[in-house]
Amino acid sequence: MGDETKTNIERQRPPGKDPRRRRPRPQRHEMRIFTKYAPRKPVEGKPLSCTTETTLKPDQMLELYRYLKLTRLVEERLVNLYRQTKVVGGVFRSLGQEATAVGTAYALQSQDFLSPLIRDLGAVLVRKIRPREIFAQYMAKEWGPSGGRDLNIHFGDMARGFIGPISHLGDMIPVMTGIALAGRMQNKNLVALAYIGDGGMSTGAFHEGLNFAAVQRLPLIVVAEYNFYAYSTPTSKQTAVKDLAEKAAGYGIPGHIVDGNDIIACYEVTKRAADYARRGGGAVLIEAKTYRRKGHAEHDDQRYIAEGEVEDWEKNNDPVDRYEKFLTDQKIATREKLDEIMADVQREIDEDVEWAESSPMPDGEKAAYGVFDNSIVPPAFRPKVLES
Ligand SMILES: Cc1ncc(C[n+]2csc(CCOP(=O)(O)OP(=O)(O)O)c2C)c(N)n1
Ligand SMILES: [Mg+2]
Repeated sequence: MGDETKTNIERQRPPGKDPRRRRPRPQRHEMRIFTKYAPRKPVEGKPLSCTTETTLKPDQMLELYRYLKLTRLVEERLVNLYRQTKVVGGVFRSLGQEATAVGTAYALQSQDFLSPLIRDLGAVLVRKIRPREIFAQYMAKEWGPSGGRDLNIHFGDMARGFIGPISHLGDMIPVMTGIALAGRMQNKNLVALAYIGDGGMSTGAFHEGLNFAAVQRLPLIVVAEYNFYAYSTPTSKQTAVKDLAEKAAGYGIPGHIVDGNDIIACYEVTKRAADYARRGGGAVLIEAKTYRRKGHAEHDDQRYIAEGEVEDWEKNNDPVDRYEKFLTDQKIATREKLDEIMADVQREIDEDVEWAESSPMPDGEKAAYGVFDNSIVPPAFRPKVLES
């Protein structure tokens, strides 16, 4: 090739050093997506169960079952209260995807932190929030954790290791990166876990937060819930990748794909990610494949969903059914034992709803306190128009 046909860039290049001629580098991301616990194709006619490759002890498995059932039944009761117009605001369900929040949260240690989103009630219950606190919060009662100032899971509890969500999707990623950084600076050996939806992953904040965590090798675990929808937008219209875990390559961090409806798989993958992050490996992206069986919230009639889709997941891939099958098949528990756990959960829920209903609504003036730091900003009161 004569020199005159070369581009300016090629002319500047020393001879024999054409990077396009180098051997292709191994595609790092191809080696770094772990699929050991990814969903498997069901064997024809055989109902799905859970993976048997686990380090969990039988009593831990039963505790997991309790949390799973608790999550589903607390949400069912919330819908009940919503229909009785006792809930202030919306009810956002995790029906069909409860195993993801419960299984992943269960893999953390007590010094770790997580940040839940609207589908992650199960994770807060694992962090030992009582159902009564959830009911009071949804009904905006004074005895609720935010004293009626905010709704659903918009509250945090530093002592129990979770940070209240900011509504703006993606923004919890830099916040949790900050938690991981603070933990490192204070020698606390903690791991921070942030949940994000397939939709939330398209935000700038997601990118900035995860990029910073990856560069600093901070112990951040991002659990991306692939549940097929963001409001009514299907994931195929949200992102061009097939698997959300592919995005890990852009940050130079490992990615996992896990069956989000297999509670044991969710636990195992998160346990491995947490060990890796704690050892100094840095950030990890876990994609949980699951399905949102309800609309975005109770007001959403899901008219954009193909006929039979929800029913198919309900019949063939329900996380509670799968786990019950696992527990009985593996002789971890009899059906009677599971019924006993469920009755106990029901009793707790009944008691706790009663407690929450007996709470007063917050006093208007008191509710204005504690929104900002009142040593700097005085509480804002509504002008008493009618009295003047
Ligand atoms: C930055 C931003 N844009 C839009 C919204 C409004 N919004 C709240 S939830 C939601 C859908 C989220 O979908 P996804 O991230 O997939 O989570 P999922 O609801 O499926 O769990 C949207 C668009 C928001 N809260 N923040
Ligand atoms: Mg989604």
